[in-house]
Amino acid sequence: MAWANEDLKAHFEEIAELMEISEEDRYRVRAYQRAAEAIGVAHADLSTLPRGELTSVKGIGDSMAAKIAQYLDEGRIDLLEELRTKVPAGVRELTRVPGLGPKTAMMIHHELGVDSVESLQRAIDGQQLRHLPGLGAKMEEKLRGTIERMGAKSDDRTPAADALPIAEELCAGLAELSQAHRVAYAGSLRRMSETVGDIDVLVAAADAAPVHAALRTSDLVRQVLAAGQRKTSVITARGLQADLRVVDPDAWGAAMVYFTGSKAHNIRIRERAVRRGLTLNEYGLFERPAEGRAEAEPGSERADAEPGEGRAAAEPGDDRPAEEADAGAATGAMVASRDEADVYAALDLAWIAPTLREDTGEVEAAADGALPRIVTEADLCGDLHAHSDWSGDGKEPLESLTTAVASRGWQYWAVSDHAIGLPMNGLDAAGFARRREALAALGDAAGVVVLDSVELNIAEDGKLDFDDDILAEFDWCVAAVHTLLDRDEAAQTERVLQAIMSPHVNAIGHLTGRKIGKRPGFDIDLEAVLQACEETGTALEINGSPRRLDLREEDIRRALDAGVMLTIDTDAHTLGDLDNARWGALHAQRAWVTPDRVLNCQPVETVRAFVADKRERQG
Ligand code: DGT
Ligand code: CA
Ligand code: CA
Repeated sequence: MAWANEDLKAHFEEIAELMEISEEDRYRVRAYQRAAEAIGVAHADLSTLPRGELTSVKGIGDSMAAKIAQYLDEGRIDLLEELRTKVPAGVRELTRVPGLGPKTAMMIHHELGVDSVESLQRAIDGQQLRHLPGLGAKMEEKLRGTIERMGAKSDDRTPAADALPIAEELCAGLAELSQAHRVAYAGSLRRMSETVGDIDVLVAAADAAPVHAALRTSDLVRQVLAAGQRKTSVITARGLQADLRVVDPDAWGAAMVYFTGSKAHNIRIRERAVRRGLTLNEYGLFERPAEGRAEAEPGSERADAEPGEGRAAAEPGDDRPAEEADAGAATGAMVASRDEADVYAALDLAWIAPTLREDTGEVEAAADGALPRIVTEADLCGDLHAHSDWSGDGKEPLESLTTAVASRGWQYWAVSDHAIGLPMNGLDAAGFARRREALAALGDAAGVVVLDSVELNIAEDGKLDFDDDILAEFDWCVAAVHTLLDRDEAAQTERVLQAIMSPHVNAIGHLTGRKIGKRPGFDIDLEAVLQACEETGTALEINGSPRRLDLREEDIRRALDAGVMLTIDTDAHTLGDLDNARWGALHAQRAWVTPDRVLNCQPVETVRAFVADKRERQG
C-alpha cells in the first residue's frame, strides 16, 4: 500500500475507534470504518490524485474526500484532532483489552488515572479495580487472566501481515539496482511466523556499497540505525526494523540458509556438518582443515557456538573485521554455497521448505527422505468461505468473484454471506432465497461451481441463525463465533459443540476468534471439539486471513492427530482477499499439513459427499 494510503487508512480507523469510544452514532462509526476499508483496497496512491478526483475512488463520498484532502494538504484532519482531545490516548489503549468496553475504560481512566495495559495490570495487582462501581473482584480476576493471555502482544513483534508488504516493497526497490543479482527476504518472515521481530533482507551483489546506500536513502526508511559494509539496519514504516545484508553472489545459498533460520534449525544442521568433518556458516559449507578437525571431534565442538552465539551487541553478518569473521582462515575448501539446495544436498539432506525450519523434526525427516508433501496454494481447488456484496461487509459482486475464482484455476467456491443478526447487515431467509435465484441465473459461469453457502453465527446458547429446514437448503454451511468472545472456557466449548451437532454445519470458522497482535483467542476445550468434529464429520477451518490464521499452528497439529478434516479458507471480503489462500496454505505448512487432509484440495464431488455424509449421520 502506498504510504499516504497507509497513513490515511490508520487515521480513518482511529476516527472510527474514537467515535465508538465517545458513543457516537453507530452509523457514523460504520461510515468511517467503511472509508478506511475503501482506502485500504484502493489501487491508486491517493496523494497523487487531483483532489477533485478523490470521489472516483470506490467507497469514498464527498465528506470523506474532504477529510482526505485536508490530510493530504495540511497533514491533519480537524475531526480527528477534536476526537483526540475528547478521548485520552490511554483510554483508546485500554479498549484493546478484550472484554473492556469503552465506558468502563473511560471510568477506570477517570478514577485511577490508568492509561495503558501496563498500568491497568498494576492497578489489578493492587486490587484497586474491585472497589470501582460495577466492577468487583470477579471482573478484576477476569481482566487479570485476559491481560496475561495478551502477554505475547506486549513484546513489540509485528504481525507478518503488516511486515510482508513492507518487505516486498523494500525488496522491489533494491531489485531495481543494476548491482543486485538476487534479492529476497529471509528470517522469520520467510518462515511465515505469524509475527516477526524484524525484516531480514538479503541481496547478492559483487559491489555492496551502492546497495547499502540505496537502502539508507530509500523513501521507505525513516531512520538509519547502523550503516556498515556488510549490514545496514534501519527503521521503516510502522517502526519496524529491517536488516540488510549484502553477500557475495557465490555465497547466496549459504546466506539464505543462515539468515532464514530458525536459529534452532541452523544449530541442528550445523551439528550435522560438524559430524561430517565440515563447517557451515553464512558464507558456505567448508571442509575442515586437518588440525582443526582433530579438535572438532563430535561432542567436543559446540556446534552452536558460531557465529554470533552469545554475543549480545553484535549480530551475525555485522561488520566484524574479516579475520574474526566466520569464513576466516581456519576453514578449508568450499564444498557448497551457491544455492540452498546445494548446501542441503552436500549434507545429504533434501531441500527443506522455509515454513518447516523450526527444528521440529524436519532435519531428521529430510535425512530419511521422509519430509511430508506439504500443502501449497497450488493444491487448493476451491474456497469454502468467502463473502459477496449480498451481505453488508462483502465488497464484490458474485459475478466478478466467480470470474476471479476461475482465473485462479479453482473449480468451486462457497459464497458464505452472513445471516441477519450480526451488525454486518446479513441476509434473512428471504434474502438468501433471492440470492439463490441470482446464483441460478449465474449458471455455470466460467465453469466454476458456486456453492450456495452461509456463514452462520453461533449465538451465546449455541443456536444458529436458522432452523434445520432452512439450513437444509444450503450446499455448505460454515458456523463461527462472532460475539461474546469473553465467555469462559466451559461456556465457549458448549456453545461450539452445540453447533457441531447440527447436521447442517459443515465447518467451524475461525475457531478461537483471535486477531493476531490484537486479541488472543478465547479458551476452548480443543480435545472435546476435535472429538465432536471427528464423530460428526465436521471440518475445522484454517482461516487464511493473515489477521486471523485461526486455527493456531499447535491446534492444527492436534486436529491432524485427531483425524479431523481441515479446510483452508480465504474468508475473502474483497477480490484481493482471495490471496489469503496463500497465507492459509503457508500457515498450514508450518503444522505439516498435507493436501489429503484438506477438504478443498479435493474435487467438489468430495465436498458434496462430505456434506451428505454428515446429514446422514446426524439427521
Ligand atoms: P525474529 O526476527 O525475531 O522474528 O526472528 P528471526 O528468526 O528472523 O531472527 P533474527 O532476525 O534475529 O535472525 C535471522 C536469522 O539469522 C535467524 O533466523 C537465524 C540466524 N541467526 C541470528 N542469530 C543467530 C545466532 O545467534 N545463532 C544462529 N545459529 N543463528 C542466528
Ligand atoms: Ca528477523
Ligand atoms: Ca534481524
